Amino acid sequence: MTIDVATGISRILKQEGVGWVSTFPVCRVNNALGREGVPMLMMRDDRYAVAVADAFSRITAGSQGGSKIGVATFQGGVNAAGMQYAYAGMAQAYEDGSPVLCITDGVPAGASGNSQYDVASAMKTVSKWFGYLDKPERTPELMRRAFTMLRSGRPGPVVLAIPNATATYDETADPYRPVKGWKSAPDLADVRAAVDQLLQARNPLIYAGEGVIYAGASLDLKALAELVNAPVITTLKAKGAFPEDHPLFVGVRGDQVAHYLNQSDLILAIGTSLSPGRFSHGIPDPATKTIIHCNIDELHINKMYPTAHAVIGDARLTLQALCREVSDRTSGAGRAAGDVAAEVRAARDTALARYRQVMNSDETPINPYRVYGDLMEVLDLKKSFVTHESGNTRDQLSTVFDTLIPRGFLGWGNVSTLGFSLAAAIAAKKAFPERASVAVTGEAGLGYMLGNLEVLLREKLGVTVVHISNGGFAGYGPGFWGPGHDPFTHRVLGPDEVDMSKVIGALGFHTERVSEPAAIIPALRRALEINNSGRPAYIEFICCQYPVYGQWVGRGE
Ligand SMILES: Cc1ncc(C[n+]2csc(CCOP(=O)(O)OP(=O)(O)O)c2C)c(N)n1
Ligand SMILES: [Mg+2]
Repeated sequence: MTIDVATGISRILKQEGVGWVSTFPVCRVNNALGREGVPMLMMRDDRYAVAVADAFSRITAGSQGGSKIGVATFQGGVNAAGMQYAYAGMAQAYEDGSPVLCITDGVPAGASGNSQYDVASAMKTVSKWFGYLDKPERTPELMRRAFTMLRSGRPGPVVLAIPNATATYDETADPYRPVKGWKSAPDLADVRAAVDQLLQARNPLIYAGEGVIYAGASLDLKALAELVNAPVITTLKAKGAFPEDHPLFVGVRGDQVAHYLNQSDLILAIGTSLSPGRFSHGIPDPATKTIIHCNIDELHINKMYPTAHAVIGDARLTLQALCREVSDRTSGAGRAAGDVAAEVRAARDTALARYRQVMNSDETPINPYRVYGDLMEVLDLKKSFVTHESGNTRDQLSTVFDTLIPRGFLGWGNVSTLGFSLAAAIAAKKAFPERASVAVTGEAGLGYMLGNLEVLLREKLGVTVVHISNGGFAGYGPGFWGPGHDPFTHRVLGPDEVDMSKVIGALGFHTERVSEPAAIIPALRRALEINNSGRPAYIEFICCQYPVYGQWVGRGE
């Protein structure tokens, strides 16, 4: 049967289990999505269209319901206005390694002189793979290739550019079958070498990255940690890969994490690039440590730090192989427990004491940690989703928020593009409608979101936005950038000048403005209750600026 490319793509998306597509108009493939019964979630700008799909891939990764691929469409071709704006979302997806599928109009043959901006070269800098559909018959081939890239190997965004969505081809000539996605298992000799070192180490530390979540390997990580009785830290993006109420969990950042990174003689890194960016640890004194680097491919091996042993393969298969090898060597007994759990507990108690204290603070303006502590009390941490913004909310929440299930919290941002939290909270609501979904933001993140708040009302998405309202960019206070810069890029109109709860209330959100600590819990409860009926909520907590949080270590600053 002869169909057009847009129809072919829509049908293939359905075959691949794509339940909806986020978009900002206009992309010609959209013409067939409605007809073929693939609902569109229209965001209010192209960057958010990408960010919601990106977050959907991240949040469903490795979940019990199965990993899902988020798909976004936006304007491209000769009038690539949408793409130019979507670039910000794509750059972040690429930086963070998120498997999102982006579909856009391609520049038709003969039209490459019509604009300055070069679609193909721009997209290639922010994608794992860029496909250009130069012949309608190639639709199944390119879609097959796209889903192979999205489901296999190191995750990253894939872009398809469609220059002529109304061109036709014979659907029966190359029938489409869904792509499974393939994994690689590690070389057993490498596993043995790693375990040799691991069992000799005095103070091994497991450093888990987001690859563990993509591989759906949280239980395997727990099994290995328990078998070798090693303390565990995770990266920001892997926060929740290991249950944070577990006796072997050290933290994501802070003095206790610094202590373990410093004292370890062996670091077993799994599913992480181990490349210290702005929001991650470096390895202190790397020459004195044995670094075993388990990764899905070679890209990060021997990058920045010398790798003593690499184990290349899928994180889950690698963890399982390590467990089997340790078990065989120790007749199932593993490494002796020693005092590891008690030491971890003591290190956490000491490091977290200062935060636990302010979590109970009655001061006004409210201390932001009091909001986080109360949020943890109100939420069912096994049935909820929380994410942070760029700024102090990231730094503070990643220091103290207890994440009990994978993606109960989404840490994001090797570089952190302000405004992503709203996209993440929307995606979480789409992925797990029965879970509470909360985005915690400052004023800068809120500024990026404002245009997109209408989507939550239109789509009846019961999400709560928690605003730590402190009248400025708390992390950038006077002195932060050095003299001369202050205070011009720090202060904005704050709660004394603007009542954001009225502004957002006028849109139709349930809103509250809270300045008393005792009112935090009741306000959060009301918001979450109202969310259950599909109405979004915005709560403005009048807070102090409190740029205090756990450190990153080993970055040589
Ligand atoms: C797109 C983008 N531009 C610039 C930045 C740099 N940046 C990071 S945090 C921040 C300000 C955060 O202030 P606010 O939202 O008020 O949060 P607070 O730290 O006060 O809680 C800025 C400008 C960024 N992360 N993303
Ligand atoms: Mg602020």
